[in-house]
Amino acid sequence: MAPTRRLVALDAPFTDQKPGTSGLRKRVKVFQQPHYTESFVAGILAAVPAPAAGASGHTLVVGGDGRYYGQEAAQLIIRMAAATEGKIAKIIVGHKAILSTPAASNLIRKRQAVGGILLTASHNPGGPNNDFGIKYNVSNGGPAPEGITNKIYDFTKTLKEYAIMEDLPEVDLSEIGTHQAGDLEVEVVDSVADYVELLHGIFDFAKLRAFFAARPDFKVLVDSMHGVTGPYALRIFGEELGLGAGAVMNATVLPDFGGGHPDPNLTYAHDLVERVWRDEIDFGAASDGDGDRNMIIGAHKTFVNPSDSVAVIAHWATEAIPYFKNGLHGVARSMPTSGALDRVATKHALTCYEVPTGWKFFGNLMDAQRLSICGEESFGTGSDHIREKDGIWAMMAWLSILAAFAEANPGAEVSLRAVLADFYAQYGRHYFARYDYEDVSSDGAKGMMAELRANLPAAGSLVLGNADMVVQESGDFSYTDPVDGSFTSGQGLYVRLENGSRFVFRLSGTGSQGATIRLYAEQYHASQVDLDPQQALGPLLRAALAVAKLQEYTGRDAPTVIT
Ligand code: VG1
Ligand code: CO
Repeated sequence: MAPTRRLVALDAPFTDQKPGTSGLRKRVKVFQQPHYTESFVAGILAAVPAPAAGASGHTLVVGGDGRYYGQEAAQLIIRMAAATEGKIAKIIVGHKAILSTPAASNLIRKRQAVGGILLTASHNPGGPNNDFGIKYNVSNGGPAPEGITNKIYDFTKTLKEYAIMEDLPEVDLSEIGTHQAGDLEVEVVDSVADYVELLHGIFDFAKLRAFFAARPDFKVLVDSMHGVTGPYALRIFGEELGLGAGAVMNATVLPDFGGGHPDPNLTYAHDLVERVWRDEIDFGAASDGDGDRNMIIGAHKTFVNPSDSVAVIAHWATEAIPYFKNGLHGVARSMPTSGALDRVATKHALTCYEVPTGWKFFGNLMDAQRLSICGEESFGTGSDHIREKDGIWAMMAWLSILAAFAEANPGAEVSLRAVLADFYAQYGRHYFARYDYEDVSSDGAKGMMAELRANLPAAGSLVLGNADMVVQESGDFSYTDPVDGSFTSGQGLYVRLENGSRFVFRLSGTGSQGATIRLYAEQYHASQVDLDPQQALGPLLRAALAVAKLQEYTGRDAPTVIT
């Protein structure tokens, strides 16, 4: 039968397809309901701008982190794109529908695609009983801004029918090369090649190889957590840097991430943490399901806090990373991320922007050449080489810093610990901690936030009568994009103290059920730089929890994850 374009009617539109911090994330079972995935894809395809008059149809990039349901979703997108009557003329898709989020961002930019559809729920667990997700990125390679995600949501709420090609044979996504799906061209590309080429334009691979050659005992271990970075890490660390396949663990991409929680933090990447700290591995790193997050750890129980990570990278960038040799435009961090980056910016006479949580807020600044390096406390670090955070980039940046540190300090110990000590000696230390209370009741979480919002301790008052905790400023964070003037409010409740400490409460926007409350705390010490972070922050965290009445509202007396 010849493929035919068919309009499929919905009994009723879906009213729950509002994208969160990073795309639409739901249980796989929700996406598997009849028409559910189709509805959201229809919303995305409607948000793709029509090609200019007389111009040919657009190219769209499609790929995901290999999680369960990704294959089906990719085939569905092909059938729906083929029914756009020429709006989409071509799809570039990763081999077996696999692309890391950074690799997809790169492909969108490199191939001048109109955007991309990323099949991932990032660090959320995968498999038939866990999460799937769909994210739309625009032509700059970055997550669609809120104006567009709101439009997609509005579209789905009133959707009556969608178009799809029927009887279109499945495209064999395991076959690299060009395929035809009706009028639609489908190019299956190597998932890794373009991304590796990108990194070659950023880092000095020869210098890193020489660094390792001079230190045969230097041990590296990268944990891909059965997420998408396995093939990327094997190629880059195993082959290109000559470290061998043994330098990568959990490198096979699995649809359920081996049953694990592919979130690179001290709790969920415990296997790596145990090996690195037990075997005194010099450099350990992990990435999340879709490859945009990173955690960096090392021997001597070293943990690089992500808030410090972006600051240290910014500090070393021009010296350690060829891509930045002519200087930085500016730097940026999400609001809850600590002020360590601000200190680096001040010293180097750079502007430091503070944006709401979520990578979508960095893109405009990068496009306007105001921003080179940015990060989030949630293990996200990146630069304007693409428009997503980038886990492998961050690992390469840290290895480059170690190489530059060795050059600058002949004879000194070359370790993550030494790099951090050197940094703290220059800038002081922003102790930082985050408590996550996962899967609490939505009503409890909302109630807690509402009461705290109404009763935020006012400037000049003392937190719980504590004389050390004089409030300097408090509020609900909002942001006006300096490039396009768009305004975003309700981005987190913060209380800043006169001594420079701060705590922040916000609700997660990436979960798929219940609510997750995040508490962020930070405290600056100019000279006491080797305290235990949890101890240093203990009084502040306890005060914050009491002010918010967290236990009263949620029944929880301990966080699920501590960072
Ligand atoms: C979390 C992080 C945020 C990050 C987002 C997406 O969002 O806090 O910093 O940008 O995840 O990361 P939330 O709303 O749950 O706090 V990923 O790796 O899921 O794309
Ligand atoms: Co991610």
